[in-house]
Amino acid sequence: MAGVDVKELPKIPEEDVEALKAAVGKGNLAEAAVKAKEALEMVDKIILNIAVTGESGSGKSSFVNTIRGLRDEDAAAAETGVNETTMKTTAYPHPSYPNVTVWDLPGIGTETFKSDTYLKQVGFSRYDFFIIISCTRFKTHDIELAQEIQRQGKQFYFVRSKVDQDLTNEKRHYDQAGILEQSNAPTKRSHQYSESAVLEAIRENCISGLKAAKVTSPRVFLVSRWDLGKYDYPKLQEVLVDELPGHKRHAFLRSLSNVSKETLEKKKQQLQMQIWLKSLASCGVAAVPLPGLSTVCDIAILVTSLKEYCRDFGLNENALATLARQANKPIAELKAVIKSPLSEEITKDLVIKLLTKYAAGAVKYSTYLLNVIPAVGSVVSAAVSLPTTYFMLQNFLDDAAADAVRVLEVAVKGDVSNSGKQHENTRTP
Ligand SMILES: Nc1nc2c(ncn2[C@@H]2O[C@H](COP(=O)(O)OP(=O)(O)O)[C@@H](O)[C@H]2O)c(=O)[nH]1
Ligand SMILES: [Mg+2]
Repeated sequence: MAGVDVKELPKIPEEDVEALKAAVGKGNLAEAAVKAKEALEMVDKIILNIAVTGESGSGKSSFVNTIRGLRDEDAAAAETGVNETTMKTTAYPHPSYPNVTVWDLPGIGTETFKSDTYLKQVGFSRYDFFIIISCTRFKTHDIELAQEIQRQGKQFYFVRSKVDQDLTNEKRHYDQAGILEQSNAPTKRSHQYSESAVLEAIRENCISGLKAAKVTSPRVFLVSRWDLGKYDYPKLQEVLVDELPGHKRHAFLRSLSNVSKETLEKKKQQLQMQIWLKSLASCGVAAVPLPGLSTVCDIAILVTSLKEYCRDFGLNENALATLARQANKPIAELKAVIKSPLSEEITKDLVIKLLTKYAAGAVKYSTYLLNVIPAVGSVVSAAVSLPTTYFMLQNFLDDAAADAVRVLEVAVKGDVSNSGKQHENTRTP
């Protein structure tokens, strides 16, 4: 390895070296850079359509808004409310990821409901998967619809909404200490209030209804629009990501709300896999030498990449303001734990500063890289530029992901079972 002891250098994961080798192959670097850029742009072109359906009043439009990170009051939000009935299929693109669209479908459940006709009317073929929402047990038409979706070869997920209301209602039978109020009437309620027992009972009730209607291995996700980080919403996100075909997974994952550490970790892993592609793309035709550095790169690609990391991890003013509102905490409290720059602070100058920081370390890799991937040598400067950009992106990604975890921790701190009254307070009057 021409005098370089790779063990002494900061580690580049084996998979990443393999990914770079695969990207460059035996071809030349300029070609590989073009391919890398195309591969990255492909991700933004992947279209995902999510259908949200269920009875009127079940919480469809609210769910459409929440998964797009919007409040009902926001201009781009779907209309919600007890008297609001959607009669037509409406597309709601995700505000930050316009390739992901959530569709608010007309309410189902009229006397004359026919699942196959309904699916035709709402444009069945468009959707990648269906969310069927109910705020009670699932009814016959929900189940018929699910069976028709399955018959036509697509996935559906049952979501049981408004569980916060169920918990609040149940709690009314207990005193401050969570002890069942004295009553002479016979009751099945346990002596001590238990949130998990109430949730389990709701789940069981839904599942037994679905089983009775011959739905095989039914899964039901319990959610509250007022607290996506609680109950089954994080699990739902995970399952949706896992069950999507590979090429759609990344596009969808990026659009997900950062409600759990698992989601953040998944996002980080996905982005990690693209770092070489981004480094390679930045060595393409638009690459220019940076004064004072032996690095040649396309700064614009790097600026975009860092901004994308910030967007994916919610590290921009807008996302933080939304989170602060949802968590009922001052935005300054969230910002206090952020160590890396926010999206708004990312400029060409900042990127050059960061590259300078990693350039010296990266030089050590050049000989190593030339040996492992000879094609890199076809553009001599790339042997230094690639590891420089790689380490810069890598470190920024690590920092941004760590910031996002800390922000999430602050947002949920003190949020012990705030499923009841506190939600009414966080809601806008
Ligand atoms: N407490 C609570 N209320 C909800 C939840 N989801 C929806 N709602 C309320 O239920 C009402 C009907 O919701 P909407 O989304 O308009 O239902 P749609 O007719 O199915 O689109 C609205 O007042 C919502 O705020 C939830 O998870 N918890
Ligand atoms: Mg609606």
